[in-house]
Amino acid sequence: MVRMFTVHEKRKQRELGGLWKLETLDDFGNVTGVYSTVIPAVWESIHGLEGYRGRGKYSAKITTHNGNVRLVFKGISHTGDIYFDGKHVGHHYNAYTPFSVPLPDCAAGEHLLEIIADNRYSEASALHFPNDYRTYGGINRPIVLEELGNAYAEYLHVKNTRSSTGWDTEFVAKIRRFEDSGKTYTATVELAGKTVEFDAISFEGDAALISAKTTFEGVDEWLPETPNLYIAELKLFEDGVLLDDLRERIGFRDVKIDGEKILVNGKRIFLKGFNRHEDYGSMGSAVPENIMNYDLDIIAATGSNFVRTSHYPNDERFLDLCDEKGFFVWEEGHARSLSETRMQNPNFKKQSADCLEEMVLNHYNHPSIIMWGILNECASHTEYGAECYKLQYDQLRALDPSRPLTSATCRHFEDICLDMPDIISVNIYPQWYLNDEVVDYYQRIKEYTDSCFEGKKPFIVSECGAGAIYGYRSFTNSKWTENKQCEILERLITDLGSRDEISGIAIWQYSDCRVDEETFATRPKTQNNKGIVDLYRNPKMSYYTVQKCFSKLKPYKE
Ligand code: ADA
Repeated sequence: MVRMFTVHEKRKQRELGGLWKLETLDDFGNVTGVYSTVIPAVWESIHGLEGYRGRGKYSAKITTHNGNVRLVFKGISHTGDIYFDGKHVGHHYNAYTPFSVPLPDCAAGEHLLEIIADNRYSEASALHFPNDYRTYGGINRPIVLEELGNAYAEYLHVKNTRSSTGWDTEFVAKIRRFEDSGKTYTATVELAGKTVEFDAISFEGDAALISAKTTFEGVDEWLPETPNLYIAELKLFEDGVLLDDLRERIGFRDVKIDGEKILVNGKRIFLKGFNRHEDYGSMGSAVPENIMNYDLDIIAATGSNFVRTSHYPNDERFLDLCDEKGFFVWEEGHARSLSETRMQNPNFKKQSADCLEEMVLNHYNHPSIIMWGILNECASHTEYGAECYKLQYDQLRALDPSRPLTSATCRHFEDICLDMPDIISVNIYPQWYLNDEVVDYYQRIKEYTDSCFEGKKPFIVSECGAGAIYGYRSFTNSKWTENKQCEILERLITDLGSRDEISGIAIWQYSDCRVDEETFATRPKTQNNKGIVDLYRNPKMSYYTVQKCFSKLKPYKE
């Protein structure tokens, strides 16, 4: 399944599955091995390719109707080149954002679809490089084939703002066409029993941006304990006849910042939860749906209400589940620990901007996402770094002024970007990397961050934690034991959770994840072992500790 609800009733679409041929390629394009695989699946889950880094060519025969087609790729890791009947039709960089390839005027019948995925590291890839999580290779998320008429809805964004009587709602949609057919196009949107007409559709080139506004009263709001969802359904008409549709699932909720408070629907929230990587056992980043659901059930059972998608945009199905099950989400652009030198990579700005745009355009409607994050632990302490931070904040504010922005910093006493975000977020590891007492260290950081801007801003501890090897317990209570991890987590949650001025704590991390050997050879088992469950979701003792500590913390503050 591609989403957790039906996105089109009119538009004909199907997910591409079945068995595909995969050929591994050397740097000159010679075939070095032949495999068969289902999709989505990373090639590390194919026997013989468990540690493969390189290029792979996927091929399959697909059938289309006679007319316009669009292929939607939810994720190719990390670079994808698409060939249709031998012709190069698309290129995309970044494993964690979707893209589409229009194929006008296809002949009815069978066609050859080939996808070359590449997960090699080089200067061409500014965001994927050897890191403290693994960049897997291949088709890591679903592929959808759509059969289209001359025009279709590319996106529909719904923004809800609370008013004194109910909700002010704004709809913005983008319509695309294949050719100037001389026909007239109109669109409506249906939501909560109302049908609203969009402005007239006037194309500039092949695209038209349209909008509409209305108000709602008596609708049920979205909050984690009452995650009420509605379908907003756009209908596109050609000369008065229904041509295309797009259904989006939305919630009535807004997010406001008031001094140090984060208000959702006017309530001051307290976030307690986890950082989570998309990584599961031998499946890597192609996490199966039932595991996404399982993860959220485990996270909920610890008393959490919050997930940070460290450090990249997540699979839409996971976000759908967060909407439905009632979690707050911090969704993050793709970046982890880029030094200034890495930020000076000639591809960095463009690849980052593409990633942020694809994240916001595709994930705009998720009520669970209450903030966007950028540039985890990057060079926020240098002039050039600050220029990059500003670019990204400006871009996000233009794309979506409705959500607050943040960035997790580790430049604790030298960050020069803290006047830019709406929410201050710090990653801290007292008792693990540092011997400092939790409260002492926190207070010193808070004093520094407060001195970096006028007035008050909400403050989140976006990472804190300790490592433990699953099953390793010892009377010595030494590092890497499960008992030591429990001791540190209990201290962190208790000391930080009791402070009224803190708006959230996210444990690093939910589950252990694989890391790249190239730079993190010092990590036992080549994993980041700070999970409260292991890579296969077996609970460490800390699962119970976090459950005990989180259950004492209320999800709302006065
Ligand atoms: C950082 C980083 C994480 C992870 C963590 C750790 O804060 O943001 O991705 O690497 O440290 O485990 O050290």
